[in-house]
Amino acid sequence: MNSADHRGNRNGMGTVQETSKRIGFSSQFLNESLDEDVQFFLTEEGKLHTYDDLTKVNPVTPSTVLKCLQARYSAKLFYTHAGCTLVALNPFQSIPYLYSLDVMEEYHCTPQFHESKPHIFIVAEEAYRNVKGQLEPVNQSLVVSGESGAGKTWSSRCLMKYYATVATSSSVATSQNTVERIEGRVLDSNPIMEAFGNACTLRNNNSSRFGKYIQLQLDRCHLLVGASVQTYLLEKTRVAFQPTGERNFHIFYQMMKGSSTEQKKEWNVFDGQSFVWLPNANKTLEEDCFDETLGAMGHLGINTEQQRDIFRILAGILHLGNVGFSSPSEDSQTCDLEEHSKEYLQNAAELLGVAAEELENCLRVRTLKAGNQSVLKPCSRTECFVRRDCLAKVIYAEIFEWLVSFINTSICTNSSAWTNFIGILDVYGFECFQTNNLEQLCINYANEKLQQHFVSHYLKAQQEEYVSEGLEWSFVKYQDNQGCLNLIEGAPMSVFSLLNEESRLNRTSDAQMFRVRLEKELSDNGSISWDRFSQEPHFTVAHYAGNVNYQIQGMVEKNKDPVPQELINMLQKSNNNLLQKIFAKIEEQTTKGLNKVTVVSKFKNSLENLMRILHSTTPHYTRCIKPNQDCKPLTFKKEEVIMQLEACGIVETIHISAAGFPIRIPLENFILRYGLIIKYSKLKSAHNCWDSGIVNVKKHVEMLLTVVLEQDDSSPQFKDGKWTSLVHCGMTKVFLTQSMLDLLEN
Ligand code: AOV
Ligand code: MG
Repeated sequence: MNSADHRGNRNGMGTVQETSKRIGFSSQFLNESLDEDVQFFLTEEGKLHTYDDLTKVNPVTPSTVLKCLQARYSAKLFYTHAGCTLVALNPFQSIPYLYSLDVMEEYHCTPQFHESKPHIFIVAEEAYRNVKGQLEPVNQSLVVSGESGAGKTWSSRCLMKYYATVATSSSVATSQNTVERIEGRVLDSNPIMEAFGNACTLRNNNSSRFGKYIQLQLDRCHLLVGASVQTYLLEKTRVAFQPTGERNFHIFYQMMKGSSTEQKKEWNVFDGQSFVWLPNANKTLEEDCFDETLGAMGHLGINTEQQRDIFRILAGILHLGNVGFSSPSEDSQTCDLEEHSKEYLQNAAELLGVAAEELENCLRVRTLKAGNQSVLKPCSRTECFVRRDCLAKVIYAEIFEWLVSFINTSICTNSSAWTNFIGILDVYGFECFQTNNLEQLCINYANEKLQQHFVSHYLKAQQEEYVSEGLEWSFVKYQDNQGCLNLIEGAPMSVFSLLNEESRLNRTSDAQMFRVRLEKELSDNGSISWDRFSQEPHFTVAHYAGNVNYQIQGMVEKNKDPVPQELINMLQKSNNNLLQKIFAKIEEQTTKGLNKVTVVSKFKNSLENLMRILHSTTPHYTRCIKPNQDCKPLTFKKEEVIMQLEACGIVETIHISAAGFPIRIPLENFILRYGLIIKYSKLKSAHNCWDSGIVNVKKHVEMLLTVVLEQDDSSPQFKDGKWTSLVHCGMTKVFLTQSMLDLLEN
């Protein structure tokens, strides 16, 4: 791919006009009517209300919600409830007092923690108390979503720190060491994975280039005893190609900036040397912290020998990036190494532990198998570069995998030692650049899947349940993204199925032909479109968060992701222990034919597994919002915020939450837990009801609620004689508001 034609600096959600068209209001709205409804919620002093829950805003419209968030942002209130979800505005500024141990303690120890100021720790504590389970403990998932740079990774780190702090026992002296070790190790997984899996992009200086779901394992006493991490599709192309203005993975810069003179000598690196695969090295980032990465690696048990192997391999990759090829001369058919490249190739070979001659041959000559015979075929100049890049990518991706599995062995506890888990999901955020390819398609597809989980769990299922349980309910309409998902992954025809079909054909793919095929098969789906006059074959997908143009050139090859066998064979003989060991395993996979799975099929499967886990847990959603595209501290751009709010369906969520009951308890469980309240009630009719036994559970529950609300006659809802806004007894479940649950618990 030519870097000049690659991404430009464009905001992540399409242009204002583009997106506002999609979400159904004119750009005039953005300019003029944002203030229209604001008068409805001014305080007596004429100031804006900074409601801590957007369900209190009245009326709920995009502009009132926006105004409320803006008022809160100005007041440095970065978290706001939106009914069942939490909105987290990125301050782009360190606010240490917000995350101190005291604050954690406060949320953890307050019985009515829901009434405390909105905070990410409320979400954490709620999940934790759910696991402790008043009724039946269930696993929990904390899903953090939002566009690139919105604050997902930051929030996930806060959540992990919270559990590493509160879910520990300080009283059990003997286990103190183990406990401390495990919390520390769980937290240490972060700097390692971020060093190897995050990079500076145009959107975010610390952008996650992989998805992560970490399950914190809790024992019977609800103490953190271990964790396991699942990662999703690392953007490995970045090793060999960095879009203009972006960087390679942090670890390479950390090595260059933080290593000792001896290490540099070992890696054949000297000051002033420039590596092609290390652009923007003069940029200084907080993330360039080699010591922290090394410290974490040490704590997790990656020994110095293994560390040495890893960094030699990475240095080898950097040298490989400086290897270039010239077109074949007339008398030889093979491409020669460019003159300056010879030394780099030597260095790369030495650091990767392979013979220089073999490395050179592997890059320049292809081995074709014809029956039992092998035929050698010189590669074109382009093919040489492709093979070089492929070598770097496969090595890097395998090192990353190795690290993740090492982390897992170090932090995962025996399955008999834990009973429940709290999962934290942090994936790459929605992306839209000038040029987007398979990487962005996968990233945006992952975000569509999460949005669908949210839509189906909150917006659809909750409302359907109200209706089936006999509650009076007027249905709130919402944007369903099923059509877009059908387009990307559906059967029988979808972008993925056609990509796979094309990838299986043993031919060089023609982008223009593939575009025609897509158009022929998919034009019935309203989520795809084309600009037929465009020079570059592409297609446009209308994602829930905006339109994205995907370039077709190179997509099929990326989906096939072929790794020449010669390269694998060479790496299997490496005298770098780690490399040799990692690639020895690849052979087994190849013989089983596993490497034939395409990139999108593998990704789709891993996401489907993730969705199955999410569906089996109680989810908690945090919506991170990026208040401005320039990552400037305390700057709130209305147009940018409103597009993100619209995209994730916040107004609909507020409507449903405001009128709804977030807590549902099966009738029998409800009686089990709260039945005694009737027994000890002063109401005579209640006693009769109790004595008659549970004949009619529903009646029983209704009696119980009457008793409780009678006792709490301060409740304004009760004074009106109406308590249906606090609680509703359905056919099989009791539906409650949080305040009603607190009342019962009291
Ligand atoms: P992301 O995870 O959502 O993007 P991050 O969590 O990396 O975004 O946040 C981007 C940057 O915003 C961080 O590096 C911090 O500088 C800043 N930030 C975020 N949240 C806070 C906070 N609560 N307090 C202070 N600073 C914050 V991506 O991974 O690109 O989708 O793929
Ligand atoms: Mg991130």
